[in-house]
Amino acid sequence: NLQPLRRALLSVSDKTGLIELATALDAKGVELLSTGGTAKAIREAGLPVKDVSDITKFPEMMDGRVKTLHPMVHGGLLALRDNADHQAAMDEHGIGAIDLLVVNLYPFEATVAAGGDYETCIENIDIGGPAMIRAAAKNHGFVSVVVDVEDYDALLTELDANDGQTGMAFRQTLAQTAYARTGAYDAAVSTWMAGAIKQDAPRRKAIAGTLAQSLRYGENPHQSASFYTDGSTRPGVATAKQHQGKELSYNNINDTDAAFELVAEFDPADGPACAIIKHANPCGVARGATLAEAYQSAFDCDRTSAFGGIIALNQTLDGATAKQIVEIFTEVVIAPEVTDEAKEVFAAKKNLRLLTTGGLPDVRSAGQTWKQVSGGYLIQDRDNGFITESDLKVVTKRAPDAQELADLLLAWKIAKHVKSNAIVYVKDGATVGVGAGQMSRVDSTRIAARKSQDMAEVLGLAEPLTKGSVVASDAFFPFSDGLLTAAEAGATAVIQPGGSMRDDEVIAAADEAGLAMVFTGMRHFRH
Ligand code: 93A
Repeated sequence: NLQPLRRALLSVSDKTGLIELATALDAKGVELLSTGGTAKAIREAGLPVKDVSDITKFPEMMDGRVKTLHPMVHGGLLALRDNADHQAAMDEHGIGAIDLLVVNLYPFEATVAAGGDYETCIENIDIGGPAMIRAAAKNHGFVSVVVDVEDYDALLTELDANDGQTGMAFRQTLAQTAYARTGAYDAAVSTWMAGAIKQDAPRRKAIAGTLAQSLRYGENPHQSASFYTDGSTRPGVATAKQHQGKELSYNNINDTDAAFELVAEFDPADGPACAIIKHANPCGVARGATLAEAYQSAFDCDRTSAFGGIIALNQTLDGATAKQIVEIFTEVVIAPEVTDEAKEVFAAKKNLRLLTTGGLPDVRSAGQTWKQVSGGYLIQDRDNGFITESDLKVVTKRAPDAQELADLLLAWKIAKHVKSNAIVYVKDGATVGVGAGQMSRVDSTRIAARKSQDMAEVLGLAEPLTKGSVVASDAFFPFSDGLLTAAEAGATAVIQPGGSMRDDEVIAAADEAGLAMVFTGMRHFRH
């Protein structure tokens, strides 16, 4: 399945390495065809080259929008060399076979990144290039297609190793790379358009983006991984500036995202807040009069789990908070801004990764999330569901008092960011127990209470911190057992969606235990 290389079409926007490649191909006796600017560069280097317009008998027209879109080009790329009908068509119309296509596309992504205006971006959408790339890649049984300057050397090596011919495996790899390029290119156009026409997110998420980082490994060392960005300007882990520390790992990126999206629930105008994340779940979230106080309260929820955690702050990281943070090992700290004093404190901890984002994302903005399943993708709107006090329905005899109400709303915000089944106990503006990811709600309720008891021992307190707390449940209590477990742990008020077949039973149990309970009418599953 070795294929000869007699004729090549070169059409490149990025002319890096072009002359070296053209020189090498010419030396191997390959005939060169080319488009306007590329042909000019080759000719100026003193190499023989034929203009595509001489073959199509059409000039490049409409500002270059139409230059290679012609049967003389596409026939030469697509014809099956071993098919008599195809050969007859070539003979009849005088179409010459093109064995190698070298294209790199109009720099659409770079134009967007440079802040090009609407018209400029549109003009940089390459049409003829991707058409040729897809044609050549389809016909990889005979044709080689190179879309990346980085592959020029590999092509020449392949030709040298095979007496000027190319092997099937090589052409297949090139074709696969080619389709990845055209796919990513169209995805970039779609993502840019979504922003340009003020659509919150692409209506259909393009499963592609720009490679931002090849990661050392994935979730585990035996898994390779990479990080792609989608062009969004949302403040967060993908757009953050890293000031110090090692490269972010796969798990760091995942956890930092969870941490920052959670802390963004807290408007800085309402005061400082801190979230500490482990394995994508919060192990402590708190408000405070100062940022340092918020950090301390978040830390006190579960000091054991906070070790090696990811910390997100909703305000400028100051020196006092930084000093407290460096007392234990922390993987990543992310905040909108950082003071010079805090930077100095962190400088002594070389491994601590410090990121700033310049702001907080709007948690209420629309967007989409996607998740892979075997054989496909699940795409859904981002959970930007939001409730205020007026949405709450008091269902018990007793209504929550002002402090309970404030804590209930806080617990609810946090529960949205905890993996289901989620149970969150809050007291005085801080979590005091988090139950995450259990298969039964009653287990999450128990585990959170149990952890709070452990923390009371660590802190030398007589009673668990859940005493006098409030509790949030991300979905309804299907039975009264979970609710009663929370009451036993000392919770005095409950927030939950409601909507269970047994709501009456659960409400009766709450009344009997003297609890105040409110229904949100909205669920926050997170799996
Ligand atoms: O405007 S296009 O979409 N129309 C075409 O027919 C066409 N053919 C090649 N752009 C087209 N190209 C692109 O021109 C190539 O993908 C390449 O990026 C660029 C090379 O142009 P030049 O050789 O004039 O520098």
